[in-house]
Amino acid sequence: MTKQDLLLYFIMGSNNTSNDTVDVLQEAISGGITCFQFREKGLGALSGNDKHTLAKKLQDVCVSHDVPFIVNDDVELALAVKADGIHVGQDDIPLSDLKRRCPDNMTIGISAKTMAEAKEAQENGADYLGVGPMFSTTTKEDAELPIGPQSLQHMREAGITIPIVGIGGIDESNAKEVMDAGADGVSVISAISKAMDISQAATAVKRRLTFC
Ligand code: TPS
Repeated sequence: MTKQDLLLYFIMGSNNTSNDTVDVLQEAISGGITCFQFREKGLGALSGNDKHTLAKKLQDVCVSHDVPFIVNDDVELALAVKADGIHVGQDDIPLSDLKRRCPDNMTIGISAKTMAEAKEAQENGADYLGVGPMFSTTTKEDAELPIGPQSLQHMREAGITIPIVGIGGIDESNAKEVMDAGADGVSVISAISKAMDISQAATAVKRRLTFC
């Protein structure tokens, strides 16, 4: 994976859409997403074999379009399917354990909300940060108050040089603000997964990123 792959980073699990997840992913790819995270969490989330089977299906779609496939939180699953990356939160498995367990070529991302979290993650060798919530979001059950693009800008000013994606409440109306603050990309769930026209929604966000 490269930094460029983080430009339009789509995240989805089966409860983020009322449509077929494979169809949604295919449409999002046709709309121009550059990276995908499988995040099977919350109400009605699949587990065990069902989760593994869905992960494989979505990974197949990613592989056939050369889009990196990242697994949220579940290290066993990420290793079992040989995902391109794993993304963890602050309360999930510690970064040092992850680095020990995952092959060198597996990208490791971590969520960071505060400056201290960002600095620690950079020092401990995270490959990228997911910084947010930028704006208010109802997608994440335990999401906290938004920190705004200026927090991301402060991280840059304080010497955080690893790749950053902004996340939380991002859509075509505010994506540019996040890029202007110093992000390498934006990460989006509902603005794409819940859109009437998935492909068009992805393209609309992407336009705001590439014509900054
Ligand atoms: C790359 N996270 C923070 S806010 C949010 C999530 C899932 C909800 C966004 O939904 N960074 C990365 N991956 C993650 N899973 C997180 C952070 C955690 P919406 O776009 O609908 O507001």
